[in-house]
Amino acid sequence: MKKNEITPLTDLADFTGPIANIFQQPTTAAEWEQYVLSKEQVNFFHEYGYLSGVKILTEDQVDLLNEELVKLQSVNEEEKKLFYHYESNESEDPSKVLFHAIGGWRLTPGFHDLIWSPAYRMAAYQLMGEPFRFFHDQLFCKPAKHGGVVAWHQDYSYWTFTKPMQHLTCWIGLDDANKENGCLYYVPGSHKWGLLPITGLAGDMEAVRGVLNEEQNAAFDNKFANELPKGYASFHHPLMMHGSYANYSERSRRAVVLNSMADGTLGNTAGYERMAALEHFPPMPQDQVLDNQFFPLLFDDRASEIKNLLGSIPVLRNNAIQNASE
Ligand SMILES: O=C(O)CCC(=O)C(=O)O
Ligand SMILES: [Fe+2]
Repeated sequence: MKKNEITPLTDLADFTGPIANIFQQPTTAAEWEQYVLSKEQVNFFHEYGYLSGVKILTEDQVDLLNEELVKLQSVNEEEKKLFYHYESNESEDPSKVLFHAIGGWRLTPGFHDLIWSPAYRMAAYQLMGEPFRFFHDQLFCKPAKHGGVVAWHQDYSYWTFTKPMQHLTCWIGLDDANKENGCLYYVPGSHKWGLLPITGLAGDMEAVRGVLNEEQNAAFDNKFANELPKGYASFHHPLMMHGSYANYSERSRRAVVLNSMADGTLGNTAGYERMAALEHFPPMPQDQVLDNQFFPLLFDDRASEIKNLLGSIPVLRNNAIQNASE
């Protein structure tokens, strides 16, 4: 046995705050101010269900995460056990590849500390309107030339093992993303369609069309190509219809996704139909508040240094996310 195979693994989930100096943390209201979204941005999210073009990472931070990503894509069996989900190739099309993994934050300092990125935390607070916790991260990587699709879907259709719906997704590019290499697409306003059934994530791009009415299907004519330089993010509502096409280009299209939920979100696993998919997730017992080390509190609006600032910045009203369809 090689030496590194017997070294006990460190589970970075044991650290409920940043462990390296990768993301400088603001200590005053003035330092937080640079990350505040405008009223127009917050209103745009409320109306259309997404907000694009928020800078989260510097070039150096992107490079660091991409170095760590190489390691995460070649983990040994022991390391793999820390992931909640790990598919080197989740694509249902044998001619394509889609790397999809959940839980990378437990393995490397960059992905661990990313969840405390102040730009992420401030924007997410404004769009959720209340203190929130980390739910989980995700990696979606499409190699050049034969990168697979992520079929049209709503995130909350996969998350009904938690309740109520008070979640938020942040998609962060680790490569420049455009139509050629399989950028994400949104259907603006689709967050008002209500919850739809699961129709598959990595097979038929258009499978969801079969459960939509005529008007909803027509809305795809206005789909928005979420082209972004690396290091930039888009946020989307848990009922937002989104997906991404294949990558036939000469460049990879890698991304890390942060999923958060309002503080107080409960487990809802009793009777959940897809329990096998949760085998490696932290336990989420029915009606129990998800507040342990696996769900760290990322933003507390009672923190003294920002309390005053928070009274003067645009924030979506509590429950705006739940009530978008009303
Ligand atoms: O990266 C992709 O293509 C899919 C991302 C996604 O489904 C998400 O951010 O929720
Ligand atoms: Fe998604």
